[in-house]
Amino acid sequence: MTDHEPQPPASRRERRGQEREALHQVVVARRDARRAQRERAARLDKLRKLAFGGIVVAVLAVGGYLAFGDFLRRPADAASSGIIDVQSSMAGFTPSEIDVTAGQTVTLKWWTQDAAPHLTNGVHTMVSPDLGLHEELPAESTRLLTWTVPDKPGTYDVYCDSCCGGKDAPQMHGKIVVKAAPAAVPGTVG
Ligand SMILES: [Cu+2]
Repeated sequence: MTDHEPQPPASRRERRGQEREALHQVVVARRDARRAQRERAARLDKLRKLAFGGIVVAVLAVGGYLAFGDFLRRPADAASSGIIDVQSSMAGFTPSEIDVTAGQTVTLKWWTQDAAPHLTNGVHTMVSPDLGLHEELPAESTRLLTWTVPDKPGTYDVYCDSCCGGKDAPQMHGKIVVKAAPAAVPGTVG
C-alpha cells in the first residue's frame, strides 16, 4: 500500500512546509528587528527626556539661586554681595544681623517704607555707640550709606531709637558682627 504512495507530492508538501517555515522565520526576524528598533528608539527617547530634564533642573537651579541667593546668604555678608541690604520697619532691622569685615569700607542699601507720622522726627535711626554709628533714614526712602568698619572685631548692638519704643524695645535692636580681616600671608605685600 505504501508503495502506491506518490513520492513527489510528499516531497512537494515537505518543500512547501520548508518554505512556510522559512517564510515564518523571515517574518519573525523582521518582527524582532522592528521590536529591537522600537526599543532602541524608546531608549534614545528616554535618554533625551533625561537630558532635557537635567537641563531644566540646572536652569531652574541657576535661576533660583540668582533670584533667592540674597535670602539664602542671610545674614548679609559684605564680602559676597558688595552692597548690604537693610530694611528698617516697625519690626526693627531686616536682616537683624549683618556681617562685616574689620577695616573694610561697606555700602549699606538702607531703606524703609514707613511713613513719617509713625517715626520720631520722621526718621528711622541706626545707632551703635561702640562702632561710632549714628545715622538717620528719612521716611519712605532709600539711602546708600558708605561706612568704614572700625578695626575692632566683635559682635555689637545696633538699634533704632526713633520708633516703637526705641532703645528700650528689644525688637528695635540688631547685631553687627565685625569679623577679623583675613591675616596677610607672610612674604606677600598686603
Ligand atoms: Cu525705627
